[in-house]
Amino acid sequence: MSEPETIPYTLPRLSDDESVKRARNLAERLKQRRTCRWFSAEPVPRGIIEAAIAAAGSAPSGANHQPWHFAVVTSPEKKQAIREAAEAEERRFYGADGDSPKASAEWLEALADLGTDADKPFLETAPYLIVVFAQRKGGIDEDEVTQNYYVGESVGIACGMLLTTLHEAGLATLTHTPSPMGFLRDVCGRPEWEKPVMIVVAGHPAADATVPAKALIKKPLEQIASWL
Ligand code: IYR
Repeated sequence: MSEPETIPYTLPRLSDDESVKRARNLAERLKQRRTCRWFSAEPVPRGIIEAAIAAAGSAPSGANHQPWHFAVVTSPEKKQAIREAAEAEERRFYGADGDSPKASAEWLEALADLGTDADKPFLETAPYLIVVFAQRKGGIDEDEVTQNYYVGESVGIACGMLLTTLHEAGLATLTHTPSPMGFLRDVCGRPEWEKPVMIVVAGHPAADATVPAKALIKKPLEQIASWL
């Protein structure tokens, strides 16, 4: 096999102090991010969404196959269709349709402090629903059909970078995962080899938006990290 072509790689070299300061600053800003369930209908510049998707699209991925697609939904009709299908699934999940809930008692108990229920008005109120799809196959070129690798990991990292950029731009976000969510493939006109992963809801928070106090409690560094 011939040697792959390479190009030089450098980064601007920061002083150690500057480096630590920047890391702490970003950590502080990211700690302000909350999962918001109450959105304003106020429009948001499309440029933010484009930049956030470009950031997500720069994520590392298995074999650099970039196994993701971001379907940006703004049409009121499509948003309504997504809300209706998602709420139908959520009613089954929470048992709000009179049948016994699909969710276990333990799961419902775990969600109690978050105050979630089957109503998902944000799916129609928020200006943008970014539906994230994972591509089980497909290479860099659009018509290429190849095996993809570490798809879940790659798409998860891309979603993190999407959320980070939207937050940095001052938008509220929500990761929403109705289950099952195959209907998103139909609404967004995506092929059967793509798997919907989550809806990233983005917009400004409603003027009276609140977040559950419990969600502010984060595990301390000593608990989430070990130094060996
Ligand atoms: N999809 C449901 C339930 C739900 C599940 C988990 I895990 C959450 O962290 C939050 C909600 C809903 O959106 O209500």
